[in-house]
Amino acid sequence: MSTSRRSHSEKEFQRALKVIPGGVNSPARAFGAVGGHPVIIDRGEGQYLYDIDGNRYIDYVGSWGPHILGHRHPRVMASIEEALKKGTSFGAPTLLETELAELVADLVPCVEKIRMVNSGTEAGMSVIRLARGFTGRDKIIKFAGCYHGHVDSLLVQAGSGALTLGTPSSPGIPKGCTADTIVLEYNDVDQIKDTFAKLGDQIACVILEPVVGNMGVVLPEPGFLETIRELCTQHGTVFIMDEVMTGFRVALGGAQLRFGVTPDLCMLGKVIGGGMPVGAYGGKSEIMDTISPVGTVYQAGTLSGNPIAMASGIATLECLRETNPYPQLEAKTQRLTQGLISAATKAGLPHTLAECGSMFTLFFNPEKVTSYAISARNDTERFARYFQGMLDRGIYLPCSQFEANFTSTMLTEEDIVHTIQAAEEVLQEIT
Ligand code: KE4
Repeated sequence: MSTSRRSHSEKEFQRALKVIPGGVNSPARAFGAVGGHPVIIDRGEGQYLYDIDGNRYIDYVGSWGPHILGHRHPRVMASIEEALKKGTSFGAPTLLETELAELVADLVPCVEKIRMVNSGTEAGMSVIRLARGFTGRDKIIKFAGCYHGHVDSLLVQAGSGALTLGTPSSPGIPKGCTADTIVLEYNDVDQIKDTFAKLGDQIACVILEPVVGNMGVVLPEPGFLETIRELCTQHGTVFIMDEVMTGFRVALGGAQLRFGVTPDLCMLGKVIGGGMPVGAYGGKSEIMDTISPVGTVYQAGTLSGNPIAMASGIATLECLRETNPYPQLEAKTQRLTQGLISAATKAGLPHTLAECGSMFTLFFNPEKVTSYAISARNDTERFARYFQGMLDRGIYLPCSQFEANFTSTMLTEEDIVHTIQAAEEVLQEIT
């Protein structure tokens, strides 16, 4: 559809620009890497988004991951409506918080105890402070291209919007905040072994995305996670898996279950809230009991464990546990990705595709993307043309080459056929 079919969005976006920086409440939505203006969404239903011009899109963003069950799942909506009858927030314990915590502890291998917060970023800042407080050490290891939220000490060569914005390390972060942050190359086993050989007993934690979503989807090479697990155990370093994106997505128990490597702590977000604002961090009781009020590492939050958000998360996770949609969802995703690969091959375009469960990225890059250095060579200009062509055909993709696409249980064979046909047309156009 031509941009005139999105004229209402364009007008309303100009209005937003007057009162919101960049017209968005998160730069990842700004279309900065793909040109044009964001589509203003009116509503979501199942696998579809509808914009304020009345256009329908097949949604492969799913609010950047939460909507594995699709928008407005009846069970999730009913649970939210039920909770709303009792009020919205009390700043006091509720049964719903215990129920969600028990559910997560039952599903996620490393979780013995968990603390709810309101975003993945809040989980990231808290889990770093906890690891440093528990070990008494300051140094942390992260990996280039991994994004753990806009945490001062972690916003160094971060992925996601930071990559797209081309400002890997944001202004406004004092040098002291990142002086103890060691940035290594994802999947480089020798480098992490060398780093531990030199600094092992000074390292508070290693934090990573067990399957990266924020440089596009990048899988751990065989042995990478296992090596980090061994080194952390050997040196008394806390192993943290950031499962904000992979949690309840690549398996019901997350990447730690799928790959059989159990961290000491993990971060959770997105699916855990079913679209409502929930972040969390959890793991071994011995470490989690260092957090206030039991221990002395401080962390707090007015709306943490908000009952409406808890109700949404409980319904989402219970539905996933009872229906186990993962095998079928994975098969659907593979049906789609095979179609995209054959479309790109037919068009003679250099490409690779990485997928895990129901998340994937079609890279405009002839190389298999295993690290940030390789992802940085993606043809982002060609991606921008692909994005716009798909948008015009009613396909809503993440607006950056450095993001993951997500499928939902609501996706149909008809949607998949439509998406592949659109890709065949667009990829021919952009050769
Ligand atoms: P939030 O603070 O956005 O809830 O979570 C931060 C975060 C932490 N860890 C991982 C692995 C993440 O993917 C994220 C957030 N992901 C981005 C998109 N890749 C959210 C979109 C946005 O920033 O608007």
